This record gives sequence, C-alpha cells and structure tokens, in this order.
Amino acid sequence: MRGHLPQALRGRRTLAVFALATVPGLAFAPSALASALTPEKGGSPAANHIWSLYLITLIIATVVFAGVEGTLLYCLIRFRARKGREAKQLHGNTQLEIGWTVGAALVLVALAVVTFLDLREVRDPVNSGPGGLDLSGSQYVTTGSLKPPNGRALTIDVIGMQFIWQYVYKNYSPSPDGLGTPYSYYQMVVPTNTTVILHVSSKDVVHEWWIPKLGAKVQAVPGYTNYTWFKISKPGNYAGQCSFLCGRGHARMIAEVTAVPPAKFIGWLHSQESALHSADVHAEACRQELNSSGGSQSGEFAKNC
Ligand SMILES: [Cu+2]
Repeated sequence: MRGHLPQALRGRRTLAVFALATVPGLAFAPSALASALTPEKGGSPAANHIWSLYLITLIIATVVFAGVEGTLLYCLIRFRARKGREAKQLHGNTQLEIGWTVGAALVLVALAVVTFLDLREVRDPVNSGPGGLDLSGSQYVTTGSLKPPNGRALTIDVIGMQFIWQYVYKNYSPSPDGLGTPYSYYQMVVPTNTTVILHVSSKDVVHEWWIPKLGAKVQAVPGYTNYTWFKISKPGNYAGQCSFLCGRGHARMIAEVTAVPPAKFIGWLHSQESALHSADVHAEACRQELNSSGGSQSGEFAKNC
C-alpha cells in the first residue's frame, strides 16, 4: 500500500532520493574533474586568476543547483498526489519569497565583488623577476597602454595573418648587433620569470591569439593594437591556436610559446638574428644575380637560389 508506508521507511526513502539528487552533482564537482570543467592554468598569473575565479563561480553554482534541484525532487516525491489526499490551497509565502530574492541578490553581489577584484589581477601585469631577463637596458622601457608597475618588460609584437602568427621582438629594434629586428613564426621563445607584454594586431582579417595556459583570448584586429601579458615561471612549451574563424586555413593557425632560462633566450635571439641576416644576404645575392641575367634563371641560379 503506497499511501501508508511506515514513518521510518518514508524517511529512508527521502534520504535515498536526496542522495540520488546530490551525488551526481558531487561527482562532477571541480575536484573530481578539474581539468575537464575548468580553464587551464599553471602557465602565468593571469591564467591562474581566471582559473580561481571560474572555480569560485562553479562551486557556488553547483551548491545552488544541488539545493534547488534537491528541494524540488524532495517536494515532488514527498508531496505527490495520493489517494484520499487533497492539496491544500495556498497563496504565496512572503517570508520564503523575500528569502530567496535577497539570497540570490547577495550571491550575485558577492560574485561581482570577487570578479572585479580578481579581474584586476588578470589585467594588470606584475614586475619581472626574480631570476628573469635583465631589463635594465633602455630598450625595455615599455611603450603602449599596458605596463607593469616599474614600466619595464620584454615587448613582442604578435601579428596575425592568414594563416600564421609572426612574433617581432621589438625591444631589439634597432638591434644592438645591427643585424635587424629579430622575429619568428609559429614558435615564440621567451625567457622565464620575465614579464612579457604582447602587442597584438593583424595584417588582414580578425584573428584571435590564445594560449590557454597563459591567459585569456585576445583579438588581433587590422589597424588596431590590443594588449596582453604573461610571466612564465616554468620552462616548457605552451600550446595554443587562433580561436576566431579567419578563413580556410584557420585550423592550421596554431601557436606555441616556449619558455627557456634567460641566458638560453639571449642565445636563441642572437642565433635568430644571424639566421635572418644570412637569409637576407642570400636573398639579395639571388636578386642581384637574377637582375644581372635579365630575368633568365641559369643552372647556377637554380642550384643556389
Ligand atoms: Cu583563425
């Protein structure tokens, strides 16, 4: 007889229903599936702050969801229609209604305060060091609207173009070695423990720079410069991609940031300068050979160029 279960049995059944409603919520809680449910972190302070803000919001949302759904399921079962029972007609409950309105408003206010406090940490760069690149040279005084408190950082132009990223190390323009401004494609090499400020723009259509472990997405817009920053403490590779559909080759527009100790970075920068300079000299020689031959390509030209 469903309608006349003993009190103890009804209590156990209620408990089972509540467990069924909350266990899935707990199983999917952030600690159980941290990397699947939250943004990536561990590369840069900005990414870590985005992660913590997301986690706080997720926990509050999970608690609210479990509370609301648990109460709903409990009421659906506990007060379901039964033979011989008649529903009592009620009109509102002022205390309850004020309670859940004020409660929801307080949750939103708390989330807004935490968000605005955390967003400052995401947006504002920190100073370089300790253990980073020596930024005492005048070329490291930052230009642009985003700068750390001491005004010094390694600045790199990130230029999106269909379908590759170019990185120009503008602190070296003009290069101290007189070999031209170093740049690279696809792989950006940076020194560890150093504040790096990116000036992001585009040569053609809108792209979007995104290395998930280093922070938020930044749009690369033609004719406009956007700014972002990161500071990596652990050497390693940080993968990303263009995250804004920019044409047929969008899926191939991947990016990689490689963090190395400062001494290794300086070595890489110099080898990059030399390689680019050699390529320029070689291209100029080929151009001259082509000009002197009136445009016809000799066997020697084909072999060397
Ligand atoms: Cu794209």
